[in-house]
Amino acid sequence: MPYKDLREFMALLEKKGLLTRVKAEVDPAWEINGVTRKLQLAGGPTVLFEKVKGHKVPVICGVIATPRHLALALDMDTEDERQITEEWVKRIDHPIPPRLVKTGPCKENVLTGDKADLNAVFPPIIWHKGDGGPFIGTLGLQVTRDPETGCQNTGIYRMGVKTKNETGLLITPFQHGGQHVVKWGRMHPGKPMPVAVAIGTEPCYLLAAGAKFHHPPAEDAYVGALRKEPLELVKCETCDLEVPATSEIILEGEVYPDELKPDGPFGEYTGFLGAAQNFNVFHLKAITHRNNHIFQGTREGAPKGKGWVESGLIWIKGEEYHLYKELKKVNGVVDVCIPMWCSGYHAIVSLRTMKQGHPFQIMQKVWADDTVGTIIRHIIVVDEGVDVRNPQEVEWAVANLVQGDRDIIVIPRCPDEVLDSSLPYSKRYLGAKVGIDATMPVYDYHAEGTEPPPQCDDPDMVARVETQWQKYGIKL
Ligand SMILES: Cc1cc2nc3c(=O)[nH]c(=O)nc-3n(C[C@H](O)[C@H](O)[C@H](O)COP(=O)(O)O)c2cc1C
Ligand SMILES: [Mn+2]
Repeated sequence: MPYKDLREFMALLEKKGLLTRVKAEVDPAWEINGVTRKLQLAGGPTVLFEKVKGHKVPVICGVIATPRHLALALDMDTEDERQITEEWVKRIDHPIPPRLVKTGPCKENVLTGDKADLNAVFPPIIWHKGDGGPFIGTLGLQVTRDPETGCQNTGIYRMGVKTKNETGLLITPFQHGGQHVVKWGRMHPGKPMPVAVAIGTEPCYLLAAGAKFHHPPAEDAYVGALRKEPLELVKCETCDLEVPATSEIILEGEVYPDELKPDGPFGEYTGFLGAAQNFNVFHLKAITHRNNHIFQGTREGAPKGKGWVESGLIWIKGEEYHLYKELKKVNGVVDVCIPMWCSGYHAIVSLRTMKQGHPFQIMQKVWADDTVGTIIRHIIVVDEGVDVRNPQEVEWAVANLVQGDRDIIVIPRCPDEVLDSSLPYSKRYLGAKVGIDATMPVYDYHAEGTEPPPQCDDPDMVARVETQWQKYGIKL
């Protein structure tokens, strides 16, 4: 890998003209929100706010702003999303265990007791007007340990700051980290579970934290797979969790499974400003950080248009990689997309249909998946040849091939995630799944003794025009 930590990756982005420094002072109460929102709509670049009003720590946003950034994080030179998906899936077939080292840059400063104060590392950023307060994790990467198997997990669960040493933590049972909380509560009632939070890591760790994997091994070993070299970890000061040695900031703390407090409102990744709901609480015990540490965050929110989709690239594409890997094992599946602008709620699968009912079987496999099956509510299955990454083609298939009474399946009362705005707050966690079979009803045509109408484009004609294109003198 051409970089070993966030700083080296930032230098690489800067060299490629993909990172901008803002030298003017910005107010964390509204200005980081305003500037990152504009960059979100315009599609980049990564931005380093060097001077944040009232604080010494610079803030970096948009490290994974575009597919190009994501490719660079994987040391690839492409913007082709399918190529990135395929490379990811190939690499994670070969996990490489992490290497535990004695110490690392993240231990340059150790703050315990009274000194463990969030104000030391975090400028109080209000990411959206209407948020209930500053949120330190948008990009806090939470490390927990499965109390049954001992395997670590890393996920990204947001943290709203309540006091200098207490934050909320949106860690629900549909995520691995939340499952650890549930197990811990059953195995050690009344006792707190250790949680560590890494902020500002090299980007493969960030991507792995947002993505879905089967465990064991831990995300740590999948980071090794993505980097093709072992990730270096150090032990925490106050617990046995292991965190990336080159992280800018580490927060160490604990969570009581039964302790819930109102958290929010917050401008959710769905694009809606969600009301406060009861979530877990993180109690800070220690902070370690590098010298001249940098704070990393992101402005969540639905990408409108074709702009920045940082949180979508980090976790929605991570869901896609998992689903792609699982579905490619199924006979007939050609391609899979989870569009970044649909909150992870839609999946589109293209299929070479092998039998009657095949599209519905694919849908059931998706919903039965223990990791992505909760968040994906809507599945559209299209024929091979329809580009799942092109919304225009998908919409064409739905418009032309769907009969509402034949091709739509609805399954009520399935596990659903807590930020689903289609449900009022009291009804969340259980929702309906909808499957749309937008493939050509080949078997219905055959049953009446006819063939489905072919598409108008004759492949021979297309190829002939292609080979002699020069002749027409048209510049495209
Ligand atoms: C910026 C950002 C914020 C996120 N916030 C949350 C959150 O608050 N709660 C949550 O359950 N998932 C959140 N996610 C999604 C999870 O991190 C993601 O689904 C990940 O796969 C969870 O890890 P796990 O599969 O190991 O549980 C967020 C992702 C990103 C990129
Ligand atoms: Mn996990």
